[in-house]
Amino acid sequence: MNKVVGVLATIAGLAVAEVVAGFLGGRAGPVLAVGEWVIELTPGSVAERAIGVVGRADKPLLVVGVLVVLLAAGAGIGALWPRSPALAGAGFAVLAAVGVVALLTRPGSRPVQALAPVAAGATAVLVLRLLHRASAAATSLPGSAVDAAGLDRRTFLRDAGLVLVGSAVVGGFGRWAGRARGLVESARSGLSLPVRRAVVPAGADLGVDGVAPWLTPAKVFYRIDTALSPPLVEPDDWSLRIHGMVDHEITLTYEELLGRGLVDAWVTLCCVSNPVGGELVGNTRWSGVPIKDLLDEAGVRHGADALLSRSHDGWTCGTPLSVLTDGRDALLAVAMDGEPLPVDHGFPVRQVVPGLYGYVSATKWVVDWEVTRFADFSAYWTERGWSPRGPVKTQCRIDVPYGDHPAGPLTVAGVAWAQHRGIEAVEVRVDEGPWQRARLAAVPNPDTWVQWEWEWDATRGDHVIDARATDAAGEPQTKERADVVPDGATGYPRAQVHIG
Ligand SMILES: Nc1nc2c(c(=O)[nH]1)N[C@H]1C(S)=C(S)[C@@H](COP(=O)(O)O)O[C@H]1N2
Ligand SMILES: [Mo]
Repeated sequence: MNKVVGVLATIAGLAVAEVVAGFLGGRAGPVLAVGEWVIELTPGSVAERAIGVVGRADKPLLVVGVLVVLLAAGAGIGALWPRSPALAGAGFAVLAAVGVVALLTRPGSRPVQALAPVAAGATAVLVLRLLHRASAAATSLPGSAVDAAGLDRRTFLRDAGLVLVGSAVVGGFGRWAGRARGLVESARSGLSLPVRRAVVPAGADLGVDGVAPWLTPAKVFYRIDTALSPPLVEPDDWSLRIHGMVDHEITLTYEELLGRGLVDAWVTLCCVSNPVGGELVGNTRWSGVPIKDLLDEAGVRHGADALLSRSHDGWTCGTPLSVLTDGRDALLAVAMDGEPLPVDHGFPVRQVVPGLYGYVSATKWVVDWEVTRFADFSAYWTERGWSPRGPVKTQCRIDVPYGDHPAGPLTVAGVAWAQHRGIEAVEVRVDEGPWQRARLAAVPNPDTWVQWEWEWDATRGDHVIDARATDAAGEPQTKERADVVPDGATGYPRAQVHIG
């Protein structure tokens, strides 16, 4: 019973936290802040899994985890109350303090946001006291033990019900108040950028059933970042500060950025934590301003070799200046497939650099550029055990076939990528037999992935199919299997099939 009281008090506290955080208009309430703190504190040894954690479906799981831990702590605190109300009060104070620290260590947070966890702690203590007082009053009424217990239960159920309904109303109100995301979404849909929906170049998509479409729709484009809830930045509030080893510091507004003129570029983006055969890779047409133009405007000083970019939520990455200025389509992008960037993909402005993994190049919600030297900083993932440099490794993936198929003609097909070098060939072999050359689709430039297919006359039995890609410099992909840490997985992809 005491534990249930503790859990109810915690729920009431969370509801109040939600409403206060909603009105204060921050990006994340205390629960999300604690979740992001957990991600940040994850040590380098498990950093690889941390990338997975912040991948897709695992994010809600982390939030649920934080909630479960909180409610369990609440139950423990509830059990403490009869022995020592002071200790129980201290318990909620500690939880509130964790929330305060988590919130205030989030980049871009404001001190007032600490009010949310403080109000939550105070509410929890108050509810704990009230529920206990009610049940104590009930049990001290005159009458038989059975009556007292009955009344006790009734009073308690009533009070508990009130707390739950009250929490739901207050929490719902908080959600309504926290409509910052809605505001940003409407600013996004109100934009009319000079961009058009992309048209897939002729011959780029082979249309093989089961192969990833050449143009990845924004809705299914993989998402990787350390933000539990995406930074909410309206174009009118956005600016980029360019500073460090430059001749002139520049601060650029969204309007001014658009004024530079947009170019379009097909670029395949992939994640360093994509395992062989994995799906953390996508291809689209980006629209933006060449990064080189802005660096030239600022005037890069002699001796600088890196661009340290920082997002609105404090994530950082270091990109070689040589790659940003060699003429490739390295963009400060504002649109993806002819639409303003989705909030999850970096709205209003992000970077895209052909040939580099996202963790060293593709800063979303970018707001700050420091021109500097690799020797003088270490960026977010570098601090967690990943390589400071992240050129994309030549890779391919077998999308079909897997599983059971009848004997006879069978299409083996997939995608291959070696951004900015380009793909020269893809070969396939069955049961480690001779390599056979696959047919490649046409692509507009060396920065995108390439679809490939090979017709196999499948014979009965269990088979393994391997594939390997060769880049346009004639360099085949590495055969040796390597894990994703520290600079990307290697090895041939393999498909297993049963024919018969
Ligand atoms: N602000 C910010 N930008 C970021 C990241 C991040 O955690 N925060 N992750 C990077 C990584 S590891 C990758 S692979 C790409 C993924 O971009 P996408 O989510 O649009 O596919 O974003 C990069 N940009
Ligand atoms: Mo990544």
